[in-house]
Amino acid sequence: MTASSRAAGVRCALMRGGTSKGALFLAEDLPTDRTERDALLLRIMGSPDPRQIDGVGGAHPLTSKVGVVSVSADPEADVDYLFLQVVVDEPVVSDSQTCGNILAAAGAFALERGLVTATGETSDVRIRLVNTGGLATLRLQTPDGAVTYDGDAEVSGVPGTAAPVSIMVEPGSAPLLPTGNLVDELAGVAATCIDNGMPSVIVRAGDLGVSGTEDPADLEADDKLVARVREIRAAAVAAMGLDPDLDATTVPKIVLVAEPHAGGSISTRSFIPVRVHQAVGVLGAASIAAAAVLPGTVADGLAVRSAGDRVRVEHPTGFLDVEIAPGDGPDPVIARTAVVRTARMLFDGIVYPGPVR
Ligand code: NQM
Repeated sequence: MTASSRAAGVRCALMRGGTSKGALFLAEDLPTDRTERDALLLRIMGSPDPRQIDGVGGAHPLTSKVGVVSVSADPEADVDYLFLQVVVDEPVVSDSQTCGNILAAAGAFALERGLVTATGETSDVRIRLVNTGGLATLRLQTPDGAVTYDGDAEVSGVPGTAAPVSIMVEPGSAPLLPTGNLVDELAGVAATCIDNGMPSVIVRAGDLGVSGTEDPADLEADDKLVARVREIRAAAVAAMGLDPDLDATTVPKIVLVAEPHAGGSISTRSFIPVRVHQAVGVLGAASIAAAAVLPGTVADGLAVRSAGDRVRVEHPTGFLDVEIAPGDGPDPVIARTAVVRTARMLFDGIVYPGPVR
């Protein structure tokens, strides 16, 4: 006799990565067939219920994320990290983007599961971003041969402090300027389409009749603005060569930028792409920072450059600093992008998917 009739469980860690939260799995613990895998993840996260009440998703895109990690066959990487966005209220699992916040958790997860071994006080984990083909090197704190989450790094939007996770990102194969232009006119508005890790469309908030400092909820409630953002997105997918099915993809992000108002370099509000981010994505910020440092973009003239390579991206709950260095040559390229995040193991165990519905 069995103790209960629940479905077979799956080994899973629930982790915070930066300002996001997600379920982390070893690839070997999930079905290899994509359709089966996605159906299982929908049941685990509780989608497509808007409250995800029967799953472990947090009913917001920032807390409905999945990372799948495995040992890499690529000699340049220790592990592969596949990111999957589980859409909250649609039966959709999208691999159209990666996620730099959950990336911060993926490094610690690789150490926790023994896919990589700590090498000293700090350990570097080289991660292949499967979604984009990019590569990132994470430096994690590993005193006593194990990853620690305790430390004094602060991340805006996360209470308290935690161990720093330094992330150095190398570009993927996607061109920095997917349309080949610094500025395009999309649905009647000037926009910079840029991809320094996250396909993004940068638009001046003032051009859409808002200040760019509003609360996310106020922007989401502005029906006229939301309709304009969708029009811009529709024009952008065509111009950037992205999946035209706006309901099945989570890119590009539409970012409203304005002059800084809190001592940073640039103020931002990001549609990701339907809900408005409570903070800013990591690679989203890397892409915004790239637009801020390249002359001739729509951010040129709004962004205030601080000393050195730092661009301080203001967002609804604080700021995110990006260390960014453009290349030396005449072409607009980014030579180096780095950020600091924190991560934490929240729960490690067995997750039980809801019934097939
Ligand atoms: O841009 C949200 C997040 C993200 C993505 C989103 C991210 C990134 O904050 O690297 O981290 O833009 O969908 O988790």
